[in-house]
Amino acid sequence: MRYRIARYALTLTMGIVLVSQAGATDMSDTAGNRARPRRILFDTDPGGDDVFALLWLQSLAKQGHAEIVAVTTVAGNVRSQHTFANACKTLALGGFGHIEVGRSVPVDEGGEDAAHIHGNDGMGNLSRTLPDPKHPLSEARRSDDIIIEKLSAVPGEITLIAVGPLTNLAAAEEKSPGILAKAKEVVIMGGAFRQGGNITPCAEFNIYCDPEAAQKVFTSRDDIVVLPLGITEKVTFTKEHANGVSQAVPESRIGRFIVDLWQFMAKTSMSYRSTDGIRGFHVHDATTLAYLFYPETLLLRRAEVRVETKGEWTRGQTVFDDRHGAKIEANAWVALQVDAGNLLAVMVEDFKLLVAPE
Ligand SMILES: [Ca+2]
Repeated sequence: MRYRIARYALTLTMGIVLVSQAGATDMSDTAGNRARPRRILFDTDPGGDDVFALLWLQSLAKQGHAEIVAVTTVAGNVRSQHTFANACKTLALGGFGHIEVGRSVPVDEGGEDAAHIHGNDGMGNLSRTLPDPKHPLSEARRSDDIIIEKLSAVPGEITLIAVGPLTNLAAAEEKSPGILAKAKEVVIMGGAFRQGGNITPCAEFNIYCDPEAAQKVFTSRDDIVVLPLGITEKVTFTKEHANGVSQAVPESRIGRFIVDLWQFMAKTSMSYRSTDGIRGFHVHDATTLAYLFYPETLLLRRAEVRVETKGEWTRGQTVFDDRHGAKIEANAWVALQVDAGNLLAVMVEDFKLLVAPE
C-alpha cells in the first residue's frame, strides 16, 4: 500500500514539473504513455566544455527529456567565484536562469587551474558579454548541502552528473555518509586509463585536482559511471559543428555565443596541441549526457577503479586491473569506446533545438 501511495505522489510531482517547463514537448510515446524526464543534478566547474555540456542539458530539458534539479559548482578549471558566475550565466543564456546554483565547498584555491585553456574567466573571456547573475555568490547555498538535500528528498530518483573535481561530492558523503548511494546514478567525467593524462603525464585534470575526493566517491557505491579521457579526447567539436548551430538560427544569441566560445577554445586547444592537429576542442564533459540520453554512442565495461593518492609522479592517476584474477570489488562502469561522429551529430541537432525560437 505504501508503495502505491509513493508512486502516486511521484506521478503528481512529475505532472507539476511538466507544466512548469517552458517549451517542454509532448513526451507521449506511441502507446500514449507519458515518459518521465530524467532528473539531473549537475556538478560542474565551467570551463568551456562544461558550458557546452550545460547548454546541451538545457536543450534536453527544453525538449522534456530532462529536469534540471539544481546545478552545483566547484573550484576547478578556474576559481570558485568564476565557476559559480559562469554556471549562472550559462543557465540564464539558455532560458533556465531560475535553476538554483550552489557555491563550491571551501578549497585551497592556490594551486593549479586550467585558465590557460579556458580563459581567465573560464569562459573564453566572454563572461563579460553576459548579464551578471541575479543572485550573488554570497547568497548561494553550499553545493554539498544542496546535494544532500536533493538526494535525500527522493532517494533513487536523481542522477548526479559530476564534470569537475569531485570535491563537492566527497564533502557531501563526508557530511552525510551514504548520501551518494541515494542517487539513481553517479556519472562522472574523469580519469585516464591505459594512456597519458592531460594535467600530468599520468593524471586527468578532474581527478588530479582532488584525488582523495575521487577515491571517496569511488568507494561510495559499486556502479560509478566513468567517461575517461580516452573517450572524451575522441570527441572534437569543430568549426563545422559550431557553424551548423549558428546558421540554423543566425539571429540567435546562443548560437553566436557557441561560435565565439568555440573559437577561443579551439585556439587554446591548438596551441596546447591536444587535438591531433584538428581545429576544434574536446567537449569532454558533454560525454556524460551522451551516456544518459544517447547510450548507443558508447560501450562500457565493468572495472575495479582505484585512484593513486600518494605517488610523487603519479598522484591522481586512475587504475584498473586487466589481469584475469577474480574481482570481487568492481565499483564502476568505464566507457572504452565511443561513436564520436554520431555523438557530435546528436549534440549539434539538440543545440539547434535550443537556439530555435519558442
Ligand atoms: Ca569540467
